[in-house]
Amino acid sequence: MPDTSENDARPLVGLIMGSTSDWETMQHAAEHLERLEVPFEKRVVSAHRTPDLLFEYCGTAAERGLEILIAGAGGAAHLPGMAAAKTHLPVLGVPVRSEALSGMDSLLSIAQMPAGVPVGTLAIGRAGAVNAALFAASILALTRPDLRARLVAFRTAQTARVLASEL
Ligand code: RP5
Repeated sequence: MPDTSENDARPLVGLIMGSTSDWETMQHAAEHLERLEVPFEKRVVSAHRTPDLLFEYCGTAAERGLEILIAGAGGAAHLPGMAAAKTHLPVLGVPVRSEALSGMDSLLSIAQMPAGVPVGTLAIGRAGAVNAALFAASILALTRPDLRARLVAFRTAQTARVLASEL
């Protein structure tokens, strides 16, 4: 069983994306993982251009100690679904906004998984990337009180900001 101690910095989340061009969106996930002090690793893994790497990375993710994968991709966005096909870990999919179809292609490619191989699909673009990080933190916080406290503080500060906002 994976060690759930909070004082070790080994990556718990694998943040993967289909291309360096996805980083503009996926950096928002990285930023929020960092803010919540969730250890993660990040890597470009393409379902189409590096399929062998996808198999190796996702097939060994659990044994390497990762507990969640966040996968972002755009267009024919097969990375999250194929990641889910290769691991039993929770996979959170972020549809990257595409130029041709504004991310609707990415969204549908990620959301329409067949029964039996789930991907938790987030919103298109930045909101999805941010929420993937927060969702991952929520899952990890179930067994990590320190992380739970940081997550609750984040939410409380967010609420306070909105209540204090002026137009
Ligand atoms: C997908 O194709 C990637 O996830 C990216 O969103 C899209 C375009 O990739 P590039 O041509 O910019 O590398 O596989």
